[in-house]
Amino acid sequence: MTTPVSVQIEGDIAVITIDSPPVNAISAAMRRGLLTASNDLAINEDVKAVVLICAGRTFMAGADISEFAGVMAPPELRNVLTVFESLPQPIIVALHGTALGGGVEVALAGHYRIADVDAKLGFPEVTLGIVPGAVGTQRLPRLIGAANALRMFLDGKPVGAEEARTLGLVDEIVTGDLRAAAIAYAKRLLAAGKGPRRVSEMTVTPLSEEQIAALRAQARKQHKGIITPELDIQAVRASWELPFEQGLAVERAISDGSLGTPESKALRHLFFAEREVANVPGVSKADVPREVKSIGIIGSGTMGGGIAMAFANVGIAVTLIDVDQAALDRGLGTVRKNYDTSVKRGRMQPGDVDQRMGLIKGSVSYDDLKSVDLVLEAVFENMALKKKIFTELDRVCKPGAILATNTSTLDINLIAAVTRRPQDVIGLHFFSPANVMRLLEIVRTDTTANDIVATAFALAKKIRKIGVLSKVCFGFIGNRMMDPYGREVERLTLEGATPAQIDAALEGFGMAMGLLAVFDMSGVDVGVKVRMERKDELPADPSFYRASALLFDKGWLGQKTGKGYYRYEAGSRERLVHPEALALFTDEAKKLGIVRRSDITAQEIVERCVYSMINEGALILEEGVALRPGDIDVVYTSGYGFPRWRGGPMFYADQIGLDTILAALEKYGRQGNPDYWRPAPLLRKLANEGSSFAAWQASRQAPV
Ligand code: 3H9
Repeated sequence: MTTPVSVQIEGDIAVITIDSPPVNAISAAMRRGLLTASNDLAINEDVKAVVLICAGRTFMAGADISEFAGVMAPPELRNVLTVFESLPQPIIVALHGTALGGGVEVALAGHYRIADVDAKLGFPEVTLGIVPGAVGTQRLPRLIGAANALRMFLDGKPVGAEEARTLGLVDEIVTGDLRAAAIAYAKRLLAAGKGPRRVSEMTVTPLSEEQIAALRAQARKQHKGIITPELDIQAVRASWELPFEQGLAVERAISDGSLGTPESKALRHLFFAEREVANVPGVSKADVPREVKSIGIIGSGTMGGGIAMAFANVGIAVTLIDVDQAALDRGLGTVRKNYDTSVKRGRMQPGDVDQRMGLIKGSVSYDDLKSVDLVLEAVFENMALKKKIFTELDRVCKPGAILATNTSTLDINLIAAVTRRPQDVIGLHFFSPANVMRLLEIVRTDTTANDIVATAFALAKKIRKIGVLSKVCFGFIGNRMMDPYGREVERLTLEGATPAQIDAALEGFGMAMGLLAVFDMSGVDVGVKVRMERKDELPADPSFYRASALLFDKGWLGQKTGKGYYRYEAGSRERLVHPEALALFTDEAKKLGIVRRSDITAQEIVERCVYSMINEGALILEEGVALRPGDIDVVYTSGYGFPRWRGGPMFYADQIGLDTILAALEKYGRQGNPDYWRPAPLLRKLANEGSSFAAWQASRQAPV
């Protein structure tokens, strides 16, 4: 086996090269290699300076996250870095790509740092629910000040090379050959008679309690539900309250402890799940993605406009089609307004607006789609209309063009069947606002070709979204699981829980927004109209999604009409009590013979909503609609506001225990409508075996 650490001696300079593709994650072999190299160099009197550099596309992207789940093999990185830092020769660390977490901690143990002009440096640990553990919390405050250090730990986002230099994190920025520049830097140091400059020997100015409080308040907003920011503060506090050695011990205890928290397990699960989603059995490297340089979008409404922005933002030319010029003008006007808002909020430069608008061309003629590489239909949910559009697209689009639909509910097999190229038809289900939301459901039909699936994943990455594959079924993964969730929140309003009580319970669980507030925000009519389209398939139960239907009949469609589940003052999104809606629900309960209860607890609300969703998730897995439990978790955490720190519904189910979930499903089945609470066979089987979704998935992946 080749070692990831090698040492080349060039005159009186030793160059340590780390080479462990793809991202130089810090493995046990790397730690051993660096320790051996450090011990050897410490006694090599011919070596006057040491350079550390990484091969490949990036400097170390941090500790190897897959090691965190078990007992880490020795030596520990923190101990290796003590030896490394104490080398008698000056150490120059040369950074490029994305130096993250443990990677930056290695750099901090060096004595001088230079960085490629495009390098980024950061501490993403907080996004994994962990506290830096290779002495970063003690060294970084010494180098760049405690406030800047805490800001980096709490924010989690990397800074560019220029900012890193301003902060004092790097000493010099390099354009061109980094290795040569590092050696030249070392020679300059030697010529100037400079020796080691150890960060551990520097001092830290304490932060005031007010400064800490301000940083804490910001972090609480940014990272809801997790204790990691508080642990970061504790660890950094030790950097000025204690001598370095003792601070190191404090960090060790805090960082090691953070690895065991439920939130850290959940966030690490998502880290790997988000990378696993693009792995589609049967689709291989041989399925080369088609090139997509230009796209057409049918429909310039909220969805079409948002999707146009998502593509224009990465430089892809868009032809936006609508039925007439007035509709187009409205659509393009909204896009411009959204961009202008981004400028006002400082998220975009004014010059960018014209550049992006320049990429979006409006048209009322399908003939303008002749040469585009992909067309995405984003009109309202009506099968007859969609079939008509696809027939027309089949006529005008060039051979090899991909024909995609943004439908969220309809059977894409039927849409594909009206074309002469069903193999080129796919669902690309965006989430509103499409230029912001990270999720893209990629829906493959019975006939979609493998290279089209590969193209969809490549495109998702290009527009900075996470693509998750779903098979065709009503609602695909996300909306199908919303069906029981919505059913329960609506039923609860009839049973006596107020919208405020229901949403507070869901938000207390960690949902980004309670579902009734979501209905009000997106429009109560949206779901009602979808159910009208499928009325023949719905259960005979008169209480099924009854609350929304009642509001719809009254014209109370949510925020846009000032009334819905809540009441809103003009121009405000604040949810106020809507007594008329409450009276409506009470009357309806009476009519339907539903007993109103005053003892509905937050626990019952959460269990009924989340467990029914998990049960549907189990059916989705059995049917093969989703490839893996982790895929469902990614859908829910990146598209539906499910708390990331709970890892997604299927991961959460495993933590609760499937036997507990099964017992609850059976209990609610006895209390309510047994048809709604019938446990999915997979869930029942795994619960009875004392197993979990994760174990089930692992057994399916294990080689036979
Ligand atoms: C840490 O350092 C704690 C310290 O305090 C030390 C305590 C002792 N580990 O994302 P990509 C894999 S915590 C293991 O598709 P990109 C990834 O799974 C760590 N594996 O590429 C994928 O594998 P596969 C702090 C890792 O170009 C492949 O590399 N560091 C790690 O889009 C390519 O990844 C982080 O949180 C890792 N650390 O983005 C950095 N990193 O091909 C997390 C990547 O089998 N990483 N892999 O699917 C990233 O942010 C991105 O991967 C990066 C590259 C920006 C580096």
